[in-house]
Amino acid sequence: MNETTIKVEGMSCGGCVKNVTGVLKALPGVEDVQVSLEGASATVRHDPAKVSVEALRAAVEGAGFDSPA
Ligand code: 9UX
Repeated sequence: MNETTIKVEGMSCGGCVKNVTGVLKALPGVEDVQVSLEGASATVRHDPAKVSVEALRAAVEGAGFDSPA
């Protein structure tokens, strides 16, 4: 299990935090998600064999936010 912090830009309110949390938690291999509005980031505990950091970022982008490397 890996703990990775990725950037999540473009969140404006708690609803955005919930949405980002939901899309990340829906991915197979994701164990826990903590999203920070103030920090514009998400810390994700995940199994790197099942879900890569790139896949985490792609899911955030798919939800309409920016996740630059
Ligand atoms: Mo808040 Mo975020 O009304 O997409 S949910 S700005």
